[in-house]
Amino acid sequence: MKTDAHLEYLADIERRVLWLASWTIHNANHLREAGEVKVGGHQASSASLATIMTALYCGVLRGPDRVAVKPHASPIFHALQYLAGNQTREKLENFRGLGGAQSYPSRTKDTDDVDFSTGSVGLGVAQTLFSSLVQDYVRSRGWMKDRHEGRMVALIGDAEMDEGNIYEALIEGWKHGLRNCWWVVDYNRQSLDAVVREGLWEKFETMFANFGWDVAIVKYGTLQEAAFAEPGGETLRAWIDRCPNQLYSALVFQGGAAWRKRLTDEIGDQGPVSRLLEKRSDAELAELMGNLGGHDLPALLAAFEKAATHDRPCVFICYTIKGFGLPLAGHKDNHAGLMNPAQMEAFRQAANVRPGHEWDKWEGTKQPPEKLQAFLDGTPFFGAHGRRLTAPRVEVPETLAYPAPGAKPISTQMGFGQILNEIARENSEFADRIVTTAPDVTVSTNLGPWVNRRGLFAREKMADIFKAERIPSTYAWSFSPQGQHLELGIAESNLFLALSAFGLSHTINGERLLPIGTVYDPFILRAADQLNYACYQDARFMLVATPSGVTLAPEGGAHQSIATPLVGMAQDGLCAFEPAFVDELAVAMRFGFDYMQRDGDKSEPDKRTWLRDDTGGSIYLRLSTRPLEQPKRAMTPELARSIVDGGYWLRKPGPNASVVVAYSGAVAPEAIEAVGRMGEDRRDIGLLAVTSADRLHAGWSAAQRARENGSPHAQAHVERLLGDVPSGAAIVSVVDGHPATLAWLGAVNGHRMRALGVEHFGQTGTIADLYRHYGIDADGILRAAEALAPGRPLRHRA
Ligand SMILES: Cc1ncc(C[n+]2csc(CCOP(=O)(O)OP(=O)(O)O)c2C)c(N)n1
Ligand SMILES: [Mg+2]
Repeated sequence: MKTDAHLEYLADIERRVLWLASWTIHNANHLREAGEVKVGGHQASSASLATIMTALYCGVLRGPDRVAVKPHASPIFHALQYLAGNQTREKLENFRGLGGAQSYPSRTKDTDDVDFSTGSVGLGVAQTLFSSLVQDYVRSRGWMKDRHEGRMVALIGDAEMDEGNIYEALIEGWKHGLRNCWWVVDYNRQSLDAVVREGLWEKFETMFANFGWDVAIVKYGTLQEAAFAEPGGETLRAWIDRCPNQLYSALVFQGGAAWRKRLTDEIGDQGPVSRLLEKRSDAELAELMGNLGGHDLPALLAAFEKAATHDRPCVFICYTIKGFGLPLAGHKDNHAGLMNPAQMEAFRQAANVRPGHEWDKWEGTKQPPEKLQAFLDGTPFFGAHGRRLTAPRVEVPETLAYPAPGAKPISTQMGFGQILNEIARENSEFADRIVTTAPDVTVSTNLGPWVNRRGLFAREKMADIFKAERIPSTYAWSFSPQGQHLELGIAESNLFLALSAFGLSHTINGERLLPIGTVYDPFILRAADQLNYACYQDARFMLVATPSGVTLAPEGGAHQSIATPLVGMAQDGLCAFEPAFVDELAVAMRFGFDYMQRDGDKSEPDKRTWLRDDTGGSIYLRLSTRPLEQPKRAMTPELARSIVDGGYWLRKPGPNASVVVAYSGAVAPEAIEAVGRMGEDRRDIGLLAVTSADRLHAGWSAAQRARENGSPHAQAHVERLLGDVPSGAAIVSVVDGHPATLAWLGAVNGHRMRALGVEHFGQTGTIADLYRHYGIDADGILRAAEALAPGRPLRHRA
């Protein structure tokens, strides 16, 4: 239990934090005045959490704990960090401006020790759950050494709890025996638009209890508890419990006189209840009714301290009032509300802040500033320095072994399984640091051989019953704390959040993991926001997606991904490859394992490719289940480099070329066949293998930018490649995905261009049927070539 002095310090900090957060937003009005943005939204939403965050950060959290802060509480977070000396006044003054503190806490853009980015509601919440599972994974391997376990904490808006991804994660957490996770719900019963449904807390309570969580309901504050103990107090409590959310909010907004009238009308009894009310002035009555648990330091501290005695997951439902402590409190329209200058002035006076001293850290506090600073600096959380950890790079082998091309064609997906299988046989740190995960598609994405060797992860050993019963099965399915595969349920959202958590292990646990997630390519879109979120946090992982395009042809349109090549190009932080052959895949994977660990200076692009490769990022491999005959060739360093850079000439065009064909991925045989057939009538036709449209395009943009900015000789890889194409020639591109993926190639050097690809939902059929149907077969390529480059008619058309 905290001492009274302790509470006094916390109360001062809470008041300062509320003031500083409100002042920060008020100041950010320069943006609004410039007609730029709606700056509201934060004031009321932040105030809601001021007490909770003060109690947590200054009274409960310890250094290893990690927190995802509700997006709109960002000003409170920045204010706390400002008081602790980790945030500058300059950045607060420039809140929401270029280079200023971010509107939503950002791991990558803010400088004040943000653990998890938030913004897209729901995602930060689930991230904490997976982060805790990852901590258990690291711990099971004995890698925690002498470091203490952290608790993963999410501060959540009650409307945020509508996000389905939270419940998908809840199920997964239960399956894996989640520990050390706290979710603190700011139960202000308001969303952006309105007041939330009655009785939601009961639903939360039963749901969380069902999944093995402790549920703490922090409903009443100390003043209320004391009043309930007075004669008539139980009647008041019963009234509070009955009062609809809308009405409670409205009365909070209206204040003491309105409370008195309503309470007198409804429960006034000329006896003890009336005395209880009459004993209090209007202001005192308003204070009493506003004293919900979420605004009461002792009530919050008691709830947190109780939960801190064990490691079970706990959800706290903290009753609050949106905008508490501000004149906006309780009004249903307050989400975008902003205090006007007169209100701000009144608030300044009430907060004891002298004009011109608004930014003084301890202005107007009851306790002496030095003591407050010493107290804050000495809290376990703010006293812990170097919370953001690092981990050394894991050595990646120079080359990854891949199956030699044999008589039987194989797909990139099969190749992926075999490459991983080879890694699994090694006894190396590299192999030990890989962790794989898949949403119920482990076997069907070819992770089976890896899992056979490396096992599934669980905190407790679980034998494969089929194996124990000696029933023949291709796959061993044994769980142990040493397993290196986290099997997830079918929800793709969890895959990406798990990758996000695994991919931050080096900074959160100080232990580097090399996470690989497999998924069906079309279902990337199911969790595209989670993917974006993981990249935004700068998590590092390898995403391996099959089947792609129409290659799962007989399964129909539902499983055919058209847009994913464009996702691969457009997603910041994600470097995408679509190799056609297994030797290319081995090169791309080798590069990927290295790239995932890079952490260089963001400013200097590579002078050969103009890519920002030094910074590293995550990797997306768009693979196929279509078996292809493999080229028999030596992997020279030059070829490997071109594969990484994004493309190479499978057949270089000659000076008389009228057409070149550029392809990416599983349509390689069609492109090769078309070029072969054209070659009988036309000379010098070129064939460009594009292994990464993403990297070719990014390098091209960057080289143009560099030339515009005074480096006239900057040249991108794609510019060098297409420099070999005669200016009169046309380019036909083909991809089993959206044609825009390669359609820009014509713009690089001003060649005529026809981009073939898939634009409409798929039919069922064989691959051959569908490639013909969409015109991405050899005939389709020939037709396009003929139309673009008329000349002698092309023969040998089917
Ligand atoms: C995925 C997503 N959808 C919509 C929004 C826009 N949005 C921001 S806050 C909010 C509602 C906030 O309500 P609540 O979670 O209860 O927080 P409060 O403001 O009441 O504290 C909405 C809809 C968002 N940020 N992310
Ligand atoms: Mg709310």
